[in-house]
Amino acid sequence: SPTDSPDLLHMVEKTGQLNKTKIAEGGRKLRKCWASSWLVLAGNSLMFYKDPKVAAGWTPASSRPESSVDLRGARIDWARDLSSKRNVIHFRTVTGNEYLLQSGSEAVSQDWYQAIRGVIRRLDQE
Ligand code: I3P
Repeated sequence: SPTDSPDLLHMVEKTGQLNKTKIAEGGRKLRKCWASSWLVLAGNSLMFYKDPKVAAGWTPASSRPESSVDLRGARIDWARDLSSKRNVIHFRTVTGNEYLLQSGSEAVSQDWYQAIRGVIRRLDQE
């Protein structure tokens, strides 16, 4: 878990606010429930927090996320038929958990897409 991993202190790649909904759990479809979430991309993980973590000196080890996903072996693509919203990222973990991430800003969504894809590709090569 993040709190057990001091290495994460030095590995935060990106943070920011996005709209998020989980759409599947272990391959089983879930009802959408869009909500704003604070995302922290660090190490192998994408972590979701209810509130922004912007205090000086904050690190992923400082507080437990609401939820966290392991990006090893994950797949990412643009959600085309999965939402009526714009700029929607879709990703799926190896365990069959699926999420949508969305921003009103195309640039913000693009940056997150590239960042998450970069981590997945790095993990694929390990
Ligand atoms: C859902 C809600 C979601 C919408 C979803 C609806 O209704 O409006 O915002 O997803 O569409 O079912 P409810 O609040 O009653 O659960 P998008 O905004 O991503 O389109 P969907 O069922 O077509 O996925």
